[in-house]
Amino acid sequence: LEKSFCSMAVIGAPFSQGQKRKGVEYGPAAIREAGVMKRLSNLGCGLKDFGDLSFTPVPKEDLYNNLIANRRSVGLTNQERSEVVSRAVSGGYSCVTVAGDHSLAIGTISGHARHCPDLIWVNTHADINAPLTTSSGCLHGQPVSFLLRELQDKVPQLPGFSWIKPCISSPSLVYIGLKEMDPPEHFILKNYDIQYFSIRDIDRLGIQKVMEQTFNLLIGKRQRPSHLSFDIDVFDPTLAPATGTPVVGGLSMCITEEIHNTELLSALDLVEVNPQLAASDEEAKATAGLAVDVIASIFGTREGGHNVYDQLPTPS
Ligand code: 6HN
Repeated sequence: LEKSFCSMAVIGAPFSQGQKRKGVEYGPAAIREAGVMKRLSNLGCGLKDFGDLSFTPVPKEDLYNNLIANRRSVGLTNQERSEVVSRAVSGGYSCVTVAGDHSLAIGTISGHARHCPDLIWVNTHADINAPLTTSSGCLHGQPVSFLLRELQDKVPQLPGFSWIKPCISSPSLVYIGLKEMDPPEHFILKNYDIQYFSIRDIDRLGIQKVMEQTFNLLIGKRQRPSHLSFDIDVFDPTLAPATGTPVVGGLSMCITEEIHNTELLSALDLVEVNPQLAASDEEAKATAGLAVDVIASIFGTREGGHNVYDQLPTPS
């Protein structure tokens, strides 16, 4: 067994209030149905299933700035799930959170934070709008803004968010796969020296070069854990149609092997699988199946798991 991945915790986070489309709360169930536990156990890892977390309901909330909905609910949910992730990582587990919308990354990254991870954000979107720059009002487009230390003088205190301690600095953050940025997000990435590779950069340079540069930037000579926040919409919508904000163009699966090879990943979020947005059952299953492929090949390899096969049968 490879030491770093041999104990894994799986946490389901069927949460959808960071955005407006119904159905993303069924993402964890779809990923479970597509066989995530079996695929992980085939890798030979010890597995602990934390089940699907339930959420403390927050009574009807008013809008912040006439725009942002569910802030107490998103804040409280993330606080609760940060505790679970923190417990899992402290217990020596590599932690996989299947969600749910991407606002959940506030909690998973905060929970992982005491281990000082680097953050790799693989996504179509930068999700770094601040509450004062968002035009959609959706908190799943904003999680990174609450976590990035350098941005805190631009982020107002929202009810339900006071527990958050910004824990990522811009040199510890790399984006991979961006296809679409809002103008304020582009401003933030440029002005705060945040490294990113768009889909176009990946097409031009190749994923191997991009990952080499990513790990040179992040790791250099340091060996410290990384947190991967992976939105299924980074794939082309022909491969992952069941998601809320699809954009044409897509990443290759090779990224998972490059990340696997570093052996530094200690937590992964897999988010934004929305089975209800599929045009058919096949589309829903294909998207959930791809999510399982991503998870399994990040912690294993596409060529096979960690179980050693060392003898071929001989015909008698
Ligand atoms: N996601 N930039 C847009 C927004 O609403 O702020 C889109 C965000 C999409 C977020 O898919 O997790």
